[in-house]
Amino acid sequence: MQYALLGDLHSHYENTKSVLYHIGEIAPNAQIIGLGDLFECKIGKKKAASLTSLIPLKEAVILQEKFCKLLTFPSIIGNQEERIAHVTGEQKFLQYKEQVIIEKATLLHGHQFHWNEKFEPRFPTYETPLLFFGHSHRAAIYIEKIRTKIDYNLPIHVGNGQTYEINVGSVVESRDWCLYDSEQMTVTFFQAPLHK
Ligand SMILES: [Mn+2]
Repeated sequence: MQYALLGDLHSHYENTKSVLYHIGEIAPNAQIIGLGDLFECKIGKKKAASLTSLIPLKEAVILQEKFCKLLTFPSIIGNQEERIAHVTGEQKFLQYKEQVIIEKATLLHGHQFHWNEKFEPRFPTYETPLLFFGHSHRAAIYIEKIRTKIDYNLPIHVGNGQTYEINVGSVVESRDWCLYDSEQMTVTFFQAPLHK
């Protein structure tokens, strides 16, 4: 089965539309799953922590109807959704799961583990050989926890018993997405062209 994984959309309509269009061209039968930070919270971390009353949704989130209509796929929760729920009290932003396990792979948003001062992740151990995540907006693949250069459009074989952590990059900054083929056991990074 094929999975198209995208994360860190941050309410960016044009880029999300472009990535979904590209997925439709490259892997029309893939199951699409979001890796969190679908929405952009306009309230920063510090301000959110010191709030004494709830903020109206309009002031707290970039929320366009045309963007919401693109969100027809399941997603896991990101730090943006958690903060939006915290500052607005809107529980619907907490509807997403913290983690999803698909064939040989765990999916989550990277805010669930520790990041160092260089914004590099320190991975806990997972039960699956593959981990797909977002958060830092930097597409990357780690083989046995060592960061390795990526090439776009070239399938990487991930079925050889090693562990792989895969940062799918971001939609908002670079229209990144990742194709995981669980039969071929390959992962391919893509960058969608802008589709108007
Ligand atoms: Mn994030």
